[in-house]
Amino acid sequence: MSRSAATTTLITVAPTGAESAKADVPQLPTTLDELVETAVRCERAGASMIHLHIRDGEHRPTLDGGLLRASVEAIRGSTDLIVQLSTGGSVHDPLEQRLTVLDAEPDSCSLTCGTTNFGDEVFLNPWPFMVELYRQSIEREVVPEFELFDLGHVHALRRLLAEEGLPFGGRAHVDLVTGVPGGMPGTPAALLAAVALLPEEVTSWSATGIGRTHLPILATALGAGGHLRVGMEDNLVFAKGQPVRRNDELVTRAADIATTLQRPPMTTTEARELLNIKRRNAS
Ligand code: KMH
Ligand code: ZN
Repeated sequence: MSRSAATTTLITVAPTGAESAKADVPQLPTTLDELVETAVRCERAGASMIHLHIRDGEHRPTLDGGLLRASVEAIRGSTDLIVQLSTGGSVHDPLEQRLTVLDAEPDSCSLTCGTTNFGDEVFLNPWPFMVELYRQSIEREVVPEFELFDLGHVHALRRLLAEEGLPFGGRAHVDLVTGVPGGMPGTPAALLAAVALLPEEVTSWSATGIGRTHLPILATALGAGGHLRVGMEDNLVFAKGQPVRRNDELVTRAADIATTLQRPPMTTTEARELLNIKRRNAS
């Protein structure tokens, strides 16, 4: 299957991330109730996928298997969003534990195609880890989203697809993450260079701009036929002097801009078809 021109927009919301502290950002959704409420609001606003990091009782990032499973089930029980679990976790999570995320049976999982400097830290994704995670995602029928933070990651994805074949479901969806200090910059030129180098197996791509790069990247992605990821994982400022109060504000703005550009938000059903997501029953 090849990439066809997008007439609608897949909007992914990344509501929490692993980097911001609840003490600094009290409006960050960190409890299960807050996550479910966020998911419901964001679906209503036009999101069709949620990229999920979870927190423990003290609002610290965790990869606890029971909490992950409970979060997947709760969001599945309240929305039709595609539930994508982060396998990136926080920069402090061990690789072995990051592989256990798939035990929670998400619809999708992130799969970052290389190591990157991440501010003052290192986000580790060695080749053998990528391959192992990819093989497990195929075995468990989970659709990966390839997260590419740098041009080198685009090349690593090419190698992964050439050596290991297509993902479960036969589609290859990418998110180009720009503007991380240490990765490719959040500029139209960098984004378009990465898009130009995507392997032909890639059937759809979205883009993320961290911090103040989120709007130029959003506009560039829409203009170039890409999809969008927004949310408080990536950006905490709605406009100058105006913090983001809720994730759905970002989804609503993205949906409005996409609609103005004649690329209205996809329904969850359309997004499931685009990524060929396996139907799993809500419990
Ligand atoms: N929190 C970052 C270290 C992912 O979710 O897969 C990694 C990250 C990517 O957010
Ligand atoms: Zn993430």
